[in-house]
This record gives sequence, structure tokens and C-alpha cells, in this order.
Amino acid sequence: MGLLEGKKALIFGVANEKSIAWAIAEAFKKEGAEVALAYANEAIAKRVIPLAESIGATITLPCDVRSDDDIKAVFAEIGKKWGGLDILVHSVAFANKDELKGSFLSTTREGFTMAMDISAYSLIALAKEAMPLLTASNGNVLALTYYGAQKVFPNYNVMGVAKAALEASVRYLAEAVGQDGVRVNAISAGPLRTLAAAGVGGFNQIAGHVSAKAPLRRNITQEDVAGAAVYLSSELAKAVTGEIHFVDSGYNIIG
Ligand code: N5H
Repeated sequence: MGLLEGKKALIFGVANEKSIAWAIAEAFKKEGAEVALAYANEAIAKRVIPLAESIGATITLPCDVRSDDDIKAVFAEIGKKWGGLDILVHSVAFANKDELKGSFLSTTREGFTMAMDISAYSLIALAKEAMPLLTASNGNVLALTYYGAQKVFPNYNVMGVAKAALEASVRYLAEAVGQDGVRVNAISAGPLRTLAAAGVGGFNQIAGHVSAKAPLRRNITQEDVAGAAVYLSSELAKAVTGEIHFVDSGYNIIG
């Protein structure tokens, strides 16, 4: 028996086979869950739909998380097809490339608003629409974050502020939905070479520092994150909520 046998999981944020969300989808499937994927746009659909088919995920839905209408349509469809939902995964973030270099002082109002909307507010918007489906099964919500929410890293800039808002939202949401039996947590993953990380400066230096200084003296893999995602989404974690759980080779404990 898998740890997620019979559970239904909706995952936002698969962009390609290197996505953290994809490793989570594969691990969930392996543990017996049924998986649906929501994708951001048609360019991404071309990669996501074949991936979904490869794990027998029959539900793939378009969703621009900036659109309340898109979000409503996704959960209406999930309600119709599944009648409930056990797991919601939020692995979505965006900031304009210009904001991810140079001085944080150059952050623009538009860039700040966009990063906050897509990377932080969207968790609240998704959770709100998912709640009627999640409550029936004591479901759980899982978000992805990065240590740049808590400490300053070069180039992370406005994304650090957006992740700080996301982490605080995890705590406030956990309080808001706990009385309905729903849990909300986040995984703070170490640096991973995903499509989101491609083309932004400073990644190699940070990854090099982690492999030199982290207690485990190595970088993490997508599968390391997926393992923690399985645990947090399973009955094993039924008393765990409002947590930011580091999967980072222990890097965050080093001063
Ligand atoms: C300190 C670092 C290195 C600097 C990296 C910053 C990464 C920020 C993440 C955001 C999500 C990247 C982003 O929005 C890039 C876009 O401007 C352009 N890319 C895209 O549009 C692609 C095609 C799509 C798939 O991307 C998105 N986001 O939709 C942090 C690293 C050590 C760790 C890291 C990489 C953290 C993280 O939050 O991802």
C-alpha cells in the first residue's frame, strides 16, 4: 500500500521534467495517488500534457493564477470530475527577469506587484476555491519556498519578499482552515536547477556554497523534495500544519 493510496492531488507548477512539481507528481503517483496538473499557458501545455499522460494523469487544466475566473473554472472542473480533493500543491512563482539582478533598490511598483500576485497571493486564491473540496477529506495544501524569504541572497531580490509573504500566508492560512481539518505547509527547498532558475545569475555560486558548507555537504535533488512532499501530504503528518520544512541538506542551520 502506498502512503497516498486513493488520494486525489491537484498540482500547480509543472513546466518541464526538471520542475519540482513534476518530481512531486511522480512520487505521488508512485504512492498510489491520482494526479491532476494545472498549467500556466499554451506554451507550457505542450510539455505538460505528454508528461501527464506518462503517469496516467487524465486531468490537465489551464490556469493563469492571476485570473480568478481561471481559478474558479479549475476547481469547478475538479469538483465535477472528482467530487473532492485531498492534496493541493502550489509550486508557482514569477518575477520579471529585470528584478532578479542588480540592486533591490531598483525594484519597481509593477515588478513588486506582479511577483507578489503570482508568487504569494495565488496561494490564498487557490486555497479559497479549494476549501469546499478539501474539507470533506481533511485535505492539505503544500507550497514551495526558498531560504531567500528569510535571509538575503544576491539577485533573489523581490522574490525574497514574495516568498516571505508566501511563508507568512502559510501560517495565516493554516490558522484559518485548521478548524475545518485542513493543513497548510511549505517546503523550503535548497537550490535546484529548474526552468525558473535558468538564466538568472548567481545560482552556481549559491549551489557551490551549499555543497561546501551544508551539514550533508551536497546539494539536494528534486526527489529529495518529493519525498518530503509525500510525507507532509500523508497521514504521517496529520498533526503538522503551518510549518516551513527545510529540505536543504541542513544548510539553514549553519551560521
Ligand atoms: C538566489 C537565487 C538565484 C537567483 C534566482 C532567482 C530565481 C527566482 C525564481 C523566479 C520564479 C524566476 C522567474 O520568475 C524567471 C522568469 O523571469 C523568467 N522565466 C520564465 O518565465 C520561465 C520560462 C518560467 C517557467 O518561469 C516561471 N517562473 O514561470 C535563488 C536560487 C539559488 C534558488 C531558486 C531558483 C529559487 C526559486 O525561487 O526558484
